[in-house]
Amino acid sequence: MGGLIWRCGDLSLDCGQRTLVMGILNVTPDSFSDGGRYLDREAAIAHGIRMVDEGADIVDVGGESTRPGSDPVPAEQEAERVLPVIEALASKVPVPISIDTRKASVAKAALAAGATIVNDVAAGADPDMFPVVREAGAGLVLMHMLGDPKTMQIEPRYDDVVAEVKAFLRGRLEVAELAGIEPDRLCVDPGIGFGKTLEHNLALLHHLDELLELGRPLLVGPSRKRFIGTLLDLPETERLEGTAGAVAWCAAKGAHIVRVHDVLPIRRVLGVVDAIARSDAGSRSDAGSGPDAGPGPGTGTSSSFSA
Ligand code: HH2
Repeated sequence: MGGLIWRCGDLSLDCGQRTLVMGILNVTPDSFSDGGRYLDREAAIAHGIRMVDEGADIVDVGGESTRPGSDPVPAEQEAERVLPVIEALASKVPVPISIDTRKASVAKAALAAGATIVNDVAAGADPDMFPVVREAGAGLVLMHMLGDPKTMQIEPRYDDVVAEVKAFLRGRLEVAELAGIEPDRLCVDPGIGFGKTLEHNLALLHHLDELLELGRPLLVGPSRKRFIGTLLDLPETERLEGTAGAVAWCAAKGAHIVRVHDVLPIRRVLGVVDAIARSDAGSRSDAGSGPDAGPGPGTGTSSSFSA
């Protein structure tokens, strides 16, 4: 799993000790599972603080829904939603804040307001995105999406979804590095639900470990998504257990970061999964490895980053 460091501004996130949690803060009226809940500025700030109290290692602030079929939001409106929230959170929480945006202008303003990570679901499609990230020394998430949110779920097709997503991410890593972004500032994400059928999502999750070969921190965002609803025939409001199952799988497969809405229960799930994943199965006579021996290395709420 290990030892990977993800540099984001002046902070270094240690991705090798335990699975990190990116808490979702959607400052939108229309996000698929929590649209409208945190459009109010004070409610958004309070929720961000609550997620950090619950153990979030990163708070991901977004002002544009990218759910299937959604229309883009003008940059000014997106910035207006997220900037005051980022500014307030940056002075109130000790963890890095990421801006979930496809627009370089929004990313630039968010980085100036205190964010240190850009979570770009379009993987740098905006030609100004890589220069903005490089100049700020920010961390960057490169996510795979087939097409754009408006049309991505209309008959997505791949010959080999795992190979194609991996090749795409490798290509974007190369372009980002050519643009001058240091490799240890880059993180990759297969983009669960972004231009993928149920089968595509399941194949990507099943073969998640193949993406570790890219050599960068691996982020996965299964939270409350449609594939869970399809498998369990449940609405967004009842997908916590399904999300927990997906997160447990991702962590066991070596994902470094999971992007979730429900921070507290997912941190509890990961406390157990990480302990099992990191236990030394080879030393079965080890006196301290019994069921009452307490948490293994890195399973507590210890800080995951250093300045
Ligand atoms: N998923 C969503 C948004 N941003 N970013 C990354 N890196 N990975 C993801 O899987 C991902 C993402 C969609 O989820 P959500 O933010 O809850 O919904 P909406 O786009 O409707 O706001």
